[in-house]
Amino acid sequence: MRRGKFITLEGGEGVGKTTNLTFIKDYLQQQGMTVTVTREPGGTALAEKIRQLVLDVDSESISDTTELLLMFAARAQHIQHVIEPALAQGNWVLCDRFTDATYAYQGGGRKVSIATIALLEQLVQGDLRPDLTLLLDAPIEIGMERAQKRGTFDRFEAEKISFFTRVREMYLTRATEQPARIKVIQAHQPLIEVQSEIIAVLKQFAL
Ligand code: T5A
Repeated sequence: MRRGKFITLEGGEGVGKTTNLTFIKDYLQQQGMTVTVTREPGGTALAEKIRQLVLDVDSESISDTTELLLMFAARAQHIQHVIEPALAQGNWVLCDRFTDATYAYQGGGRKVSIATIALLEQLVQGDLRPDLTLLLDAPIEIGMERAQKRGTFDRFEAEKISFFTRVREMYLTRATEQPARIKVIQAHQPLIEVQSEIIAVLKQFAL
């Protein structure tokens, strides 16, 4: 059985990841792939419980180390129970956020050491890395404005603009460092144009 491909969607708050997830899934299915759609933090029953804990605005103060470990605890569970079995079965896995989010939010946003994140990445993932990452990038105000339309804020969305500026910078730095894997999509554009950029990247990837 040929192993499937692992595609992740990344970006700041409200840039359109969830909106485009279904679009990408539909496109890949039209190309004949069997697609497993999932998300982080989350993706299994236990990992979804961890998601609730880390996103809950009313939770007790969570230290940066606790937050980092919770992200990787959820990820370990997710990889073992969902991602690896799906890839091994030949499915393409489409995941809303993965470890680039940890580099961006915990590394950039919280200023946790990148070396520490890399150590945990190796411990939890071994050789597993996304084959392709679509980084939806938009000015912070645009993403926040879109996210605000939903009305409620989670624990991250309640952060300050300076936090999101560091998150965005870290994402863009990683895209510059890993241009073969991370493709930047200009997400401030009307949806139809965002999606035509996404299709262009996917066509090139599937060649
Ligand atoms: N996190 C996660 C970490 O800190 N570390 C980690 O390791 C991981 C994995 C997860 C939080 O956890 C943090 C990061 C996050 O803060 P989440 O729900 O996955 O939270 O992420 P959010 O960014 O909060 O998800 P959102 O739903 O807010 O954003 P999306 O999915 O990017 O945006 P979406 O698709 O819901 O769109 C928002 C609105 O904009 C509209 C949509 O219709 C929707 O109304 N829209 C557009 N409007 C105009 N033009 C376009 N091009 C549009 N695209 C979308």
